[in-house]
Amino acid sequence: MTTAAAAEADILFSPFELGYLRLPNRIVMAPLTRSRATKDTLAPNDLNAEYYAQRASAGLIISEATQITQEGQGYVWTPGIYSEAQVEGWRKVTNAVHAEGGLIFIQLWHVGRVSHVSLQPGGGAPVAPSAIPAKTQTFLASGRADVSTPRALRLDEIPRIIAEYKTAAENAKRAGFDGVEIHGANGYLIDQFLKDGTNKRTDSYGGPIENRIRFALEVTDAVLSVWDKARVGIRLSPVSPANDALDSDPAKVFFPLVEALSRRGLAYIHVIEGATGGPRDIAPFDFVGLHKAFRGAYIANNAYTRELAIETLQAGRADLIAFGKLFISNPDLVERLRENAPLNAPHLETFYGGDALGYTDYPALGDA
Ligand code: 8OZ
Repeated sequence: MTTAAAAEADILFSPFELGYLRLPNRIVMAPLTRSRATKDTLAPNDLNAEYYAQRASAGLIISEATQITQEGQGYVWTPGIYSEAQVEGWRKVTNAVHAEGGLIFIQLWHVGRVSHVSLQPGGGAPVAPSAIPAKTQTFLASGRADVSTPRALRLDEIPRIIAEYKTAAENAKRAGFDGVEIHGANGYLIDQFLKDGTNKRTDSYGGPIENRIRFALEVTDAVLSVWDKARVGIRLSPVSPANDALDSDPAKVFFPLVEALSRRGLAYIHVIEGATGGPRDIAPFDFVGLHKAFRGAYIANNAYTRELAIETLQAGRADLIAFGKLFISNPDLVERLRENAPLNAPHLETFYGGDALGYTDYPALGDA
């Protein structure tokens, strides 16, 4: 690499103050569902701890999406943060990451309607703002399956779910995390409330924008009652069609939401630009404007390459860049980006479920 090319890349490896956490570089490990929790308890285990510790050179790790309750689970073998066994399991993970000098936030998740009766308490229907089935699939022990038709949440159930987010945030603190990311993206429960394709409520949680953003803000306030605002972020996907959650005019929802989050002093917004795992240009949206509307940090995500990451940071369009699939296949992604070294390709067939194969066995530079 020429000296000029190396200097250009320096911005990726410059430290960043996120709240009062000092991130050693601008490279974030995106939350990645891997479906390898211990099967009977849904608690993280030693293999999960090894996987995260291998990736501890990231400026910040966001954990895989972690359900706050059994009702919040939508896929087989994803970890939870509602039992003592799960808190103990996550403590192994946070200890392992901290021992390698890393930082890790937990991503708190409720899938809403993106679930299956076989995963739900008592085999009941998944819950959602409105009883509209999602045209999407989930993974069960038996393989892929269509999601089940949900039932609409009663108004008097919503405080119970908010309280469960608070308990999960408390559990995350006991498990030794450095902070919390609220999963507000990809067509799960919070996103279902935000978007008018999935929220047809006529009460105080549906209809006008201030009603549709209410659930997201109440979840945020519950988490902020447990954690310092400097340690709380949220992930959003304004234009992503993931899991069949669509809005007729996303700017009208996401700008007021982000302004309200900004007033609360949240540490960051983590924005999936475009279709999750797909094209960045699926629909027009002013992501630069969204960044400007927020006082805290902006983490950009979706199909970033080394080149696009450097260009985006240099232009001031983001503070941090989250990489997903490349962190699956490159435990030392930070080192590889620094050296502009070749990257291992990720293998889709081992993304979800299974063991060490395709999980902890991707080689680092210099491995034999
Ligand atoms: C892939 C498979 C299962 C879940 C997301 C939590 O999209 C997920 C997820 C991704 O946010």
